[in-house]
Amino acid sequence: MPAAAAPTVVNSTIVVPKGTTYDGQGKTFVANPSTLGDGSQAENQKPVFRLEAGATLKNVIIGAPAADGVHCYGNCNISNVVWQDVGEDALTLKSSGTVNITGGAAYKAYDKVFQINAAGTINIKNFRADDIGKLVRQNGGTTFTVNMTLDNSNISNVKDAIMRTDSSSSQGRITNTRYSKVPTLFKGFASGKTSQS
Ligand code: DGU
Ligand code: CA
Ligand code: CA
Repeated sequence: MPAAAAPTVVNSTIVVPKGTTYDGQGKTFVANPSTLGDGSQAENQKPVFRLEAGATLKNVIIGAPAADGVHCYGNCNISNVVWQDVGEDALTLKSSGTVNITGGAAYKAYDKVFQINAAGTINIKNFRADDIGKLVRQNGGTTFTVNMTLDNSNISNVKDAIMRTDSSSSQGRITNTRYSKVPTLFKGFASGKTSQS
């Protein structure tokens, strides 16, 4: 068996321009801790990838340290991206849009995996997550509307909840998903705003 390729050390955030696709071809990327961040719970770390509106990131493995993961400015597509050891968080929606996450996985998130800091939609399907605090968290105290969906996934060893919001207008929907050691599916949603089947 050939030796695994050494990870690519990212010294400054890789920008994926508007409407384009970055295909990592299965390579592993790690943050330079002194320029992007050490992947601890300290805020204000930089992302490994920054996706501009309409960009796609695919076939990427993010190793440790993962700093602040991936930032999406508007719509973005994330396909077959694996976070081996989530940093401060795995992905953040920074400005309004729809995030589609298909395939891939996230492991070892001390707190949050997907952080939603702007109104929009996050659709997660065919995903695996293990050993996490929360899968999706709308930024604490915000009242904009976020629609969250999770389909055909496998989620295990969750400390808090799969989806959490403080907004009475946000919605969560979980379908066809297996869980193990998940204390709560939804936290903070208004009544009638969640469904599970
Ligand atoms: O309100 O915005 O944790 O994007 C406080 C801050 C904080 C964010 C968030 C993030 O919630 O920094 O990682
Ligand atoms: Ca944070
Ligand atoms: Ca963050």
